[in-house]
Amino acid sequence: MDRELALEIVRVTESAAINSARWMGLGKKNEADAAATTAMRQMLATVHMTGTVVIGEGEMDEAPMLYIGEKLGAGGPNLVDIAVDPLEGTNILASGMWNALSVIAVGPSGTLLNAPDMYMDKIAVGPRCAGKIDIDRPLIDNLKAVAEASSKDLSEVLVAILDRPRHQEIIELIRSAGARIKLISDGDVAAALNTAFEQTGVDLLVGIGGAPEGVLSAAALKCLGGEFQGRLLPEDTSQWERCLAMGLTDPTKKLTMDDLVAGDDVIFAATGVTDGELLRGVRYAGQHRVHTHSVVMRGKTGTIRFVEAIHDARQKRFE
Ligand code: VTB
Repeated sequence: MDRELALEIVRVTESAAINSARWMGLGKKNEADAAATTAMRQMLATVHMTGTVVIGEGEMDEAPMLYIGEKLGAGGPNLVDIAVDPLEGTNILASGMWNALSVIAVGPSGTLLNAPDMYMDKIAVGPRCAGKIDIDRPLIDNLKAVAEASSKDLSEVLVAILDRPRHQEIIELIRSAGARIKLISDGDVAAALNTAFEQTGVDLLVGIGGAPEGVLSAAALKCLGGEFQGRLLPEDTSQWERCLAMGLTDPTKKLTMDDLVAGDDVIFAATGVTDGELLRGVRYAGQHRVHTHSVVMRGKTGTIRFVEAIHDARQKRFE
């Protein structure tokens, strides 16, 4: 893939963030998501690639746009898979809380796992702890491994986990192990990203979230030299069959980073919609100026760029 693609795709998340941030706190998550999706789709049409959506806003019959299988891009020799979450954390934005992001990952055709929309058990860590964790091991062992690799006492380790009743047991486990917890209302892609940046304070992400978000998180951590492991959790026969149809002969096997994102030629971009530990949200500076804060990275070279941009809002309206 051309390296210029990285700079082209950050425009895509910037536009989606700008278009959806107008809905911050308005309690209308579907409208916010639609605004992000519309902008993302229009900008993707200008990117120099021949792309297919492998992770999107749903199947063709349930999503009007950015559906799985949708062909996107301005054409050209970059044949790519595209994974998108135009607004990761629709509820967060609707209530004006932390860590709503616009997210995209792009890899050469056939490299991104076409993860069905089901739950996935996840564990994610930053570069310090890469190679030290294993989703198959008891959680306490992973906590100890993270503490050791980070030269921290277990009581200093901070674990991010979605605040859901299904996590009650592991929350108790983490507490009794003596580690600290950051409960998040939504947005486990942001939490996975945070593990790779010390300034966020987050050491690891564990627990069950969406599988599509798992592939996006794996793409980010691949660029960052961190580690992500997952396990799909099909809940009924139709989900099980979806897995088989995707070519996963053993749907509940451990998914390594290479299973989720093959090779290292992957590009990931995220723009903050609301403020988070890593990225600031969209700011309206007055006089039609809009500020965005993004991160864009390439797995092949390991370059991580933070992009602060000032836009003219009149040029960034997507209907
Ligand atoms: C997570 C989180 C997302 O879905 O994947 C979560 O990262 C999992 O689903 O922001 P439940 O809400 O059913 O627990 C989101 O919250 C929304 O896509």
